[in-house]
Amino acid sequence: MTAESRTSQLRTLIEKLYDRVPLYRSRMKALGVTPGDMKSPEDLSLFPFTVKQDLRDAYPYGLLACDRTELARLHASSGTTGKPTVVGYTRKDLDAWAGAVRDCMKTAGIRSDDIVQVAFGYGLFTGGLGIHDGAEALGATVIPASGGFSERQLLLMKDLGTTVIACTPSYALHLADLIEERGLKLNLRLGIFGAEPWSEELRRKIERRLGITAVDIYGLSEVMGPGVAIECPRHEGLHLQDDLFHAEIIDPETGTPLPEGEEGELVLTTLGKEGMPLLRYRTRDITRILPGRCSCGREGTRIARIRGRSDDMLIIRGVNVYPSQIETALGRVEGLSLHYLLEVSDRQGLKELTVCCEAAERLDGDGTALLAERSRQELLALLGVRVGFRLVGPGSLSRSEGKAVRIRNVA
Ligand code: DLL
Repeated sequence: MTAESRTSQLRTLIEKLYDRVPLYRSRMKALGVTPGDMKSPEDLSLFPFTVKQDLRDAYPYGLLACDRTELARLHASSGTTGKPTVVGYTRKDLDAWAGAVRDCMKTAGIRSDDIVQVAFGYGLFTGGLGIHDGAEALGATVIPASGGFSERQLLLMKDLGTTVIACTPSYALHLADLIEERGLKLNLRLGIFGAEPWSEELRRKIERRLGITAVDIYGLSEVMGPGVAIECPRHEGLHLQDDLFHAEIIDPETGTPLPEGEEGELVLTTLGKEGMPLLRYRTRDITRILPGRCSCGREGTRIARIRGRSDDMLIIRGVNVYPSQIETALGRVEGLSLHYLLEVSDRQGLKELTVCCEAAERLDGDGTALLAERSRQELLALLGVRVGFRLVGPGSLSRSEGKAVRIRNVA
């Protein structure tokens, strides 16, 4: 992609938003910029950001760039508080999305002769239908299993000969437990996992236990759904769908664009969307743009795996801690299962963290004390700050069927 063609794509988008979306016009006016100021990709930083609150304020249709009657589908993401955020897609948007997921699947190594079991939830969440449409567009055989009902998942996998499973990594770990417990022999060869942060250690566990290649797929409903970026089997970062998105990395505190290679917040601008195009959407996801080229030979932008959401970052005695780092530390301790929960309490304005993790097997008193001590040491070594640790027995933490809830606030 040349700088000229990228500039022209961005200018077309900005013109459309200026003409059709009052919020963007008033923001541009307030900043004293017009679409004509978009003369090179760097000029994008002159233009306003969009944040999640803008979608809430515009609920439900305020950010549409087309007439409501042109929408073919609506998705929504459940807000933790109050109203969900709604995203509208025209027919063309849905086709582009299916094409993006199809291309992601090809990059992951999925073929038209694969049997793809979609164990992401179907409904307002974009995971189920998004992966489904892409797998169909690829010409694969699709099993729309949706999330949960694990016994049925196993039955479908076994009887129908599923070769590819798509779900959250935390659910994949749960399925791996069940498959091992029952000694099932399956045809699985590949998994595409995403919708939540996960570590290399969890990837290795899933790959080893299920005997598959596990790839990371990224996306968010605000800009589309799954299919924004995906790994190839080389596991050297996620290939971004450059024809549909323009990526920037900014300093989450100041909003200033960061140079290539530096870690910060991912900001996405949609290209070519009709229903609800977004300009400089602040994802809150922490990653970096990787320099150089993947050994698979593909050109284009690559991002590192998402470290976590800036909202989920904990500050423990001055040290920034992401749940994914904790997962990395736990994954290095032989004998832990990677089913874990972070209990956060507030002591006079200071956050205290206790990591609860299941042992992989039942242990006696000495075994428990030893494993807990090893876990504490690994956490201290990786995080650089001492945190509480509690070892719990196998199966004692609740399992997630979709996005795992990792943080619990306790009094
Ligand atoms: O989770 C879309 C999706 C479905 C992606 C299925 C991948 C697979 P939302 O519910 O809007 O959409 O949540 C988006 O989830 O901003 C990230 O914080 C997180 N997320 C998604 N994929 C990944 C990933 C879907 N691969 C939010 N790694 C995003 C880390 C992820 N975090």
